[in-house]
Amino acid sequence: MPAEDRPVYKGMDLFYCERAMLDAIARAGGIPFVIRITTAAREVSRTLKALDGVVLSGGADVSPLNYGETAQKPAWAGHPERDAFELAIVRAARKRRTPILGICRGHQLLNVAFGGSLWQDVVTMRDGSRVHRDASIYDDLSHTLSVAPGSRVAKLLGKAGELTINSIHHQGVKRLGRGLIATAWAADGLVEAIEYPRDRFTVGVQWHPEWMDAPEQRRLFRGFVRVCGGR
Ligand SMILES: [Mn+2]
Repeated sequence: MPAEDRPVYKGMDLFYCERAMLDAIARAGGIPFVIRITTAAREVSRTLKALDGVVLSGGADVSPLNYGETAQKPAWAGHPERDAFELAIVRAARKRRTPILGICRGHQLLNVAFGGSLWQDVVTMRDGSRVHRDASIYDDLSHTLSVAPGSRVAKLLGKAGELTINSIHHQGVKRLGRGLIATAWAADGLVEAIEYPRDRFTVGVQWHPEWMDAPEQRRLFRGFVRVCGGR
């Protein structure tokens, strides 16, 4: 979170993680750590050695520069330093077979890490898209999700077919990254989950399971933590 004029930590850069994310990992049996943003290869590799799994959390837009476009609005320019760090983490984690769970921005970042591209703003750029983010109701905005039977995401959720999830994003997957498969979609056809079948665990979800009480969303975190624990 870049330095800004706020009452506490005035003018200071913050590395932050929203509480529900950490709580969700802890409730699923994991021990969450927030890690420092760095692109120093040695630190990335030493950080990963200390971890059983990586969650790429939500936040700023992914910079369009990372998928060969320029930001069509200054507000969509994203956070290139964080992108560079997370792209390095994805490369190193996959090499080590460390499980990766991407959530919202993390899901989009994963797609970009595999060479895919994003809609810079789904509702204005993608024909026939519904609204996927409403600042006034935030995580109360929801839509249906259709989950591919037999997919990793279906196994994690313990459900395939139709369910309801929250929607708090304005970017979205455009061109799928190489080797990734889409395994869940909104009713307007937008990709809402991706996975890389040949990795031990590389999964992205466009929604925020950490802000949902539904049993299938808790299952998703338990499934991730279980794989991290080698089971
Ligand atoms: Mn959505």
